[in-house]
Amino acid sequence: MARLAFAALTTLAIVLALAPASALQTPASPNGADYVVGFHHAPAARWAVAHGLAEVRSIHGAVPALVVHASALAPLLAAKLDPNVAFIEPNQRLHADGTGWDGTGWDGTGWDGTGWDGTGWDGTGWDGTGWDGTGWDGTGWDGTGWDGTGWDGTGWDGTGWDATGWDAPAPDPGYSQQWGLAAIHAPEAWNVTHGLRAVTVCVLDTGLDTSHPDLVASLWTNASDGSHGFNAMTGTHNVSDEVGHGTFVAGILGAAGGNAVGIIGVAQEKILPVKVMDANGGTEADLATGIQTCLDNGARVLSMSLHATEPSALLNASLASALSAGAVVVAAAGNEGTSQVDYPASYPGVIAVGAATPSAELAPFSNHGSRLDLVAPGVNITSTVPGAMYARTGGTSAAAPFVSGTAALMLDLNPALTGAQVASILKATARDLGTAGRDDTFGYGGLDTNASLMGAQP
Ligand SMILES: [Ca+2]
Repeated sequence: MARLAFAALTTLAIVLALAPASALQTPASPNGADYVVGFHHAPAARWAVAHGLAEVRSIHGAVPALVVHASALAPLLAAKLDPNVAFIEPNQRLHADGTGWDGTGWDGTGWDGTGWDGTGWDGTGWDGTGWDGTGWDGTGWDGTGWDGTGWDGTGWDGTGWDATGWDAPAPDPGYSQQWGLAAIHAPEAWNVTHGLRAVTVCVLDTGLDTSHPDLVASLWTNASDGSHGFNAMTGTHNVSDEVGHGTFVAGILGAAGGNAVGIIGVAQEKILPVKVMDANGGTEADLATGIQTCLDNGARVLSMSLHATEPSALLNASLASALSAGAVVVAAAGNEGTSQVDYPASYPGVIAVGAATPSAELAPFSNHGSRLDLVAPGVNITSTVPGAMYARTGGTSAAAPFVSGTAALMLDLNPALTGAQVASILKATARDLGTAGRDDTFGYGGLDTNASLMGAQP
């Protein structure tokens, strides 16, 4: 059910660069299909036309590449013989990794952030026995609301915060709905830093509602024109989020805390929304362009709650470029419930995040397996949605931004850390779950934001 809105799309399971010519398939439709052609060096002008192909657009990415439209296979086979061509592959589709994103699965639509009453909990998944079994004893959560006794009473007094909005009698009203923050020990981490809006985190997704009252303070702003993001599909600054998925992911990561509105994000940093999907999904060319755009604008964390159908030469180059630039790259493991982590989460060096329940079990829908790195809260997650609203849903899409936000806090505390060091600390400081040591159900374990921040100290 997770990706119905995105699933009924063409996927051509061939990678021309890897397949022998005899194994090539014909384009899927009589009208042809779009392919990505990657080059060793920038191609000559009108390269596509000269090869009997229609140029759709060039890709601003890690390698010179074009999107071309082929109405027959023969020109592609001929083009492959050009020694400047590095690979030809289908311009495959992207899919978002939330559950319920077909427009019918929202739990709690209509919440405007003022009427939190705690009745939305089901009261069954909250047995308090999970996570580390000690700090997570459930006594602070009585099902009727947050009683405040779980706080340490010192770090939460405004001195570590903005000194105005954070010492209010009650924290942001939606906090009582955010079980995941206590699970990852975010409040303890916030005693050290809640983020100083020093780190740019790129959210590669369906866009973002830039007028959402709980996100406006957290947005990256383009110094040259005041815009707040990029649309990698259209080459514009329009990041309007008709799906809601990107707005939801961004709120988990970085909704404004201490503003007495709605919820609290893991990190108070700068969110750079880069739109790579719309209601019809996106393509690998959009994602490659988006990744490059993140790097061009100084993002140190890239958060991807999405997946492609299969590995891609174009995206491999993009991901390698991001990692070598020192970025922390985080991706959702995927929601097929299989032992195969989706791509690009499965790419080496990318932090693959699965979804856990409040009782620290792997969510049934969460992918897992040998490439899983961490799990984070991914069930009954409350966050922002377009129109100044909030909703609750889940998915590995929801889990990944908990990790992205934690990475941002680590880099805020210690900007000298490399992306690889951040990834290493995140894994080393995770709370072991399941079989002792790393396992294929939980990876290195449950995200522990506080422990990761301790490990990141200069
Ligand atoms: Ca808030």
